[in-house]
Amino acid sequence: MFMRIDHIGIACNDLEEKIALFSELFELEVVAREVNEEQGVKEAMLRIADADGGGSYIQLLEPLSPDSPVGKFLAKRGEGVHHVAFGVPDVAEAMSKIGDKGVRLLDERPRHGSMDSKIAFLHPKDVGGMLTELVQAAKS
Ligand code: MC0
Repeated sequence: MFMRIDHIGIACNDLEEKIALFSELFELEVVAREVNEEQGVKEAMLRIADADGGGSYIQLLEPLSPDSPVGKFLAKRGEGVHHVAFGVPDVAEAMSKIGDKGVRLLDERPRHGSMDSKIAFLHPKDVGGMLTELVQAAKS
């Protein structure tokens, strides 16, 4: 069902500082930036690769407030990998298939994600401790 890894989301305290770090270390380019109020984040996408079904990225996430998902994560665990996002052709179909397997969906319907994608999250406790995001890229 999964086509690819769409992105790895990394929680950080200072977005600009981590953009500078990742750009410098890995020579990655920032291809999108957004404030996503619904998710409580300010984020940037750094492109790793392009592919027909959608690219792959490092996503840097700074919380908009301490009580947002990323704010709580930072307080509890500190900076680091926050989630892994799998690219799927149809996010609603993937939600339905995975929900039928007993995995708790954290979203009842697809939500707006980076670069006009449609996204949905799966509970980390049902996926081996990994917060998992399903992403339908805008162009797929
Ligand atoms: C919490 N837990 C995690 C985790 N966050 N485990 C792995 N990775 C994470 N990121 C664990 C906690 O340690 C805890 O385990 C258990 O899950 C429940 O966590 P909690 O602290 O009791 O509950 P909350 O209130 O922090 O909620 C956690 C939950 C929430 C994952 C349900 O953060 C959520 O709904 N996330 C989905 C939305 C999201 O993360 N949005 C930000 C990215 P223990 O063992 O201690 O009980 S938005 C994004 O990425 C968009 C912009 C995009 O891609 O386009």
